[in-house]
Amino acid sequence: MKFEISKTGCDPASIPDDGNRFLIGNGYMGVRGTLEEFTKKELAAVNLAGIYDQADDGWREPLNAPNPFYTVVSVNGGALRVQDFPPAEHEQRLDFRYGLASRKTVWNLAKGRLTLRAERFASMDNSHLLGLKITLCANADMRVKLEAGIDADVWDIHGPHYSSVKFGEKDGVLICEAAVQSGGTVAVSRNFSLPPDEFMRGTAIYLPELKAGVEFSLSSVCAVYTSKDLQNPAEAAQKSCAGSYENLLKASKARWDEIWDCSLVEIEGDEEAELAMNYSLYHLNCVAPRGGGAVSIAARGLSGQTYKGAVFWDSEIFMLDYFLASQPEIARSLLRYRIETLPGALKKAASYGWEGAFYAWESQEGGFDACSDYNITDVFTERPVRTYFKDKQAHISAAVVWGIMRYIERTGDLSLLKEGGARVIAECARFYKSLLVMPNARKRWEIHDVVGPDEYHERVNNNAYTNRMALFVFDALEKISEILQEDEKLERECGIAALLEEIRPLRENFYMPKPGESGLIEQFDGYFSLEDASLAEARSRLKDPREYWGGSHGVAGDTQIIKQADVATMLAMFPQDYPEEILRRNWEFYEPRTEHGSSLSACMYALLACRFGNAEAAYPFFMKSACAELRGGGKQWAGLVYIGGTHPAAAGGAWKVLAQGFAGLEYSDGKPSLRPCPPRHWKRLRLRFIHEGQIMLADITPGKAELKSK
Ligand code: IFM
Repeated sequence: MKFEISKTGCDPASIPDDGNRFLIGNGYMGVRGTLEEFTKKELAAVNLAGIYDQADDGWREPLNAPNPFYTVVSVNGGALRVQDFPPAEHEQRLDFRYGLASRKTVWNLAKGRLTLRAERFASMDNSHLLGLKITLCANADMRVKLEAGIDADVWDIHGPHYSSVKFGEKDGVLICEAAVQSGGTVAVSRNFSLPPDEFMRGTAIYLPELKAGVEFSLSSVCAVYTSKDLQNPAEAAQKSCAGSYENLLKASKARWDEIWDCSLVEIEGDEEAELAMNYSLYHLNCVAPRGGGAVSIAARGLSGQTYKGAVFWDSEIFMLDYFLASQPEIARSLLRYRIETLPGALKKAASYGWEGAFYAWESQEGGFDACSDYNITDVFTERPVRTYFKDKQAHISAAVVWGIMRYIERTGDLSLLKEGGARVIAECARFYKSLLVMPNARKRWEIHDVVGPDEYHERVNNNAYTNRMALFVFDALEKISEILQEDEKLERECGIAALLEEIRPLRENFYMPKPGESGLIEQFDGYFSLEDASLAEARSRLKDPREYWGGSHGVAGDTQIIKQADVATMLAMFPQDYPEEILRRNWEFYEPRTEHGSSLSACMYALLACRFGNAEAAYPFFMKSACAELRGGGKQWAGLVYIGGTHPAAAGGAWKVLAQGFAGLEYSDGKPSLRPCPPRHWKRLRLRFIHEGQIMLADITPGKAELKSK
């Protein structure tokens, strides 16, 4: 089985995508797959999870820590940076079984050839630690200079976030302490396997005389702590980087072995899909919180400050299922994050005059909604464009309820309900109840003025997805009321019985858009009357490739072109609502009208195609999701706003397609079963997942599907 990706040559245009492809991470931090000599110009970043700062009136965004991998080699005063001094050979690799990224670069110099090798990893065993090993070897004797420091001039989108930076050195360890504008500190240390020739201005300097063919190696163990972790991060950073690189790597590998034990996917007959799927799981594990806290995953993982490092519905609807099936404690952390951020959701609902809990569309610490009223910048006028993501994507609260219900169903662990989950569900139900309106002409309850998953059409009425999710929340309230029958106190505290009394008659008369004669479900009221322009036609109307398609001025706004799976997402999530024929007809209608302008789109079309038994139609969309990083080239801009980075939701979505679609893994009364629908060219699919604490193996070959414990 192949667990490696690689690339040769250095092309400046691919630096942003390579930074994502070769990323290493451990849930606490992500280190972009840039080279040791790279700086903020090449988007080098050590991105930290869950710690934010707002500089002046810029967007509040997560912090990038000073970069302890910063290392430059020079010969005769000339710095060997690939960007300034093109190498004769260059390759980058990632062994994603163990999260070990490496590079080999060869420069032709006047005195001979110099080869620089480096390998790096983020410890899966101790999430504060990183390891880096640099090896130099020349084919002729030469004196080199190696400067190994901590680069505190970090890449920021809306920075600077540090008001001051202090460098020091204690017992041979380099320490950098950066004071965050809004308070607190980030401390980074770097310890070396060899004492340097000297320390100079926060940099360790080595002046080895290389002998032809003899390697010079230097390894570093680096630590990152913040004042969110403990009181004295600098001391913790200094003390914790004392161990050896080799031991750290060994312990980290052992943790990766445990992860693969319950996650590995084997696909005979399709090496490309097998590699892409496992590589997607690698990325999910790089960003998964492992400390048992109340933490979720940002939409761009730990690849930078894009999307303000905020948590979206991506976590519950796209990523959660993989964690539930492999490491339920991580799924629990994601949901505890929503429980802890309930106060923010209550406040947000109240600020719009709604009842209950309206979760942040772009959630940061404490449930703060980082989504700005003007989330796009117009390419022509450079003026901010009013968007309604924050105010109107009401489906976000239902995603939270979906996640909690899924957790309970899969794990049978009700403690989450008692620890605040029941309250969240009740408050979300209260929110949807307060959204209901009864228009004079129609004697039924409806939901108006929302934005569905398709963000290009704003402020629409009766978005089918949103209405279906509201129904789901009302039904979830019924279910938890049954579950909590024994726990009268909790039942009373959440006011569930009284709330149900109010909701039941409304639910009876709630409008859910249904398939018309053609079998099609209208995405929202009036959607079918919009211009039926083709995607090519809409695209030809763009005057700038970075132009925003949505809103009142975008090329999609007055047409049936949609940004991402919307009705398709609803049908993929609730396939039992309709016969397969309806699922198929809606797929065939909506897919050609979908721009797939979000990386969340393809997996839902793939899953839906499996739901009506067409794995061949699903396959290219599955591959698109699973290869989001490998193929790169995803959207980098929304208007003038940079949106590049990794795509954990696409990775999680690919796993959903594989498990729930191709393997057809479903649960009835808590028991797993298989209803496989694999692509024709797959000879065998073996999928691992956790059930009742045991690792299970789904083994699917043509005409045969077996479920056994591993
Ligand atoms: O959550 C998504 C949204 O659906 C489309 N824009 C990007 C967000 C983050 O991935």
